[in-house]
Amino acid sequence: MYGNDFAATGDAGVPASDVAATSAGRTLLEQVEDAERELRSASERSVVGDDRLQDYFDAVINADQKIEPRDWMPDPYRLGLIRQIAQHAHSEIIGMQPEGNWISRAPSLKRKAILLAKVQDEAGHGLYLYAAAETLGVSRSDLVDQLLTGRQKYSSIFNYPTLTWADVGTIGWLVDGAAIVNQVPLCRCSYGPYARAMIRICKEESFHQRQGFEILHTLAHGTPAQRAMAQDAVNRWWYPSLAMFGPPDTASTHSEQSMTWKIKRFSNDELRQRFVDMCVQQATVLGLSLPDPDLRWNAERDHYDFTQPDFHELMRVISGDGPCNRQRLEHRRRAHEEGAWVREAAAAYAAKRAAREPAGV
Ligand code: FAQ
Repeated sequence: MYGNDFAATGDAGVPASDVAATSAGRTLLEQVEDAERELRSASERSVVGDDRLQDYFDAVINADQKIEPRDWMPDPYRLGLIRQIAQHAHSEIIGMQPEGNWISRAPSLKRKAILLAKVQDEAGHGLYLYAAAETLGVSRSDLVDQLLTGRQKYSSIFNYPTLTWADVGTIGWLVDGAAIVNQVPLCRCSYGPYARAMIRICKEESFHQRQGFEILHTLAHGTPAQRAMAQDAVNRWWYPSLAMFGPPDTASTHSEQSMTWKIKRFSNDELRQRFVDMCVQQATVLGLSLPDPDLRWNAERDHYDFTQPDFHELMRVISGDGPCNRQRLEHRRRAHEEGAWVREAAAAYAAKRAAREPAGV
């Protein structure tokens, strides 16, 4: 899906350079594999650095090597990573709700099984990410508490409702599509545990995007009513998906520092552009249109021109005033309370085992 399903010559007169999911001719999945190779070789090398902690940290970052939990790191680096990884983990967990809403209403047993697997994958992503954040010295229960009390954010996109089955396809195509465009570069993030978690997550997101694309393709080639339902869902999710990449670069508070530390590799606007360029071609294959009358190829820029999302709306949604913010948090709080007995049982079992096993085993 990320370029590898489409000929490099592009479609409908789109130049090869516009197969936007690519960077230097590599598809997104190939970029994940490149990052995985880099990670393995990084673990075999050591950086010759000064003994002084900050100098060593800088040398590791400059050499494109990985900072590991045992390494010294400046506090703002640690706190910035906790902020981003925790928000990412919360997004995966809250992100189960809009699609979970359709598990009992999926149109066939096969669709239900696929959707169940996808939603479970999102839970797994949340868990890898909480585990990565814990390596930075925070506890998972503290992070969960920050989500439930509204002190940490989750992605704006999950505050929009899923009105029809076509929304499930559109979330797969556009939301997972945006997530993966944003996350493939994170496979090369300077913090080892986050980069490693992202490799596996991106491979799984690849399946998610395919299943969404396939649902939409089926609907778009079905009855006129199914086609209209698919188009309506794309119309509603397009701008919120563009907003997922965050505020414009001029208003992004963290980008510059994150890019210096090689946590982020590309700016919000660069990734948003990459996503638009990728989607135009895929929408053509689907036979659906994107709801932007000003979307057109700009040969000078070698990119599509497009209408930006409403960033005031993004800020409103981020600050808690989106269509489903209250419902999403209430649901998560209830699920957390109802799961208390599972946590207690698991803790009691772990304590019992620890008491049985001799120390040091
Ligand atoms: N929603 O200075 P920047 C998924 C906040 S996972 C909410 O540009 P940064 C899988 C930002 O936190 C989707 N808040 O921030 C899935 C900051 O606030 P703070 C999640 C947003 O960190 C698919 C402030 O605005 N992905 O979809 C948003 O440099 C389907 C200023 O912004 C990740 O988390 C937003 N859209 O860049 C699951 C990826 N945008 O913290 C189920 C990792 C910005 O100062 C179904 N994260 N803010 O209070 C990132 O790449 C970055 O954190 C960005 C934001 C790009 C999200």
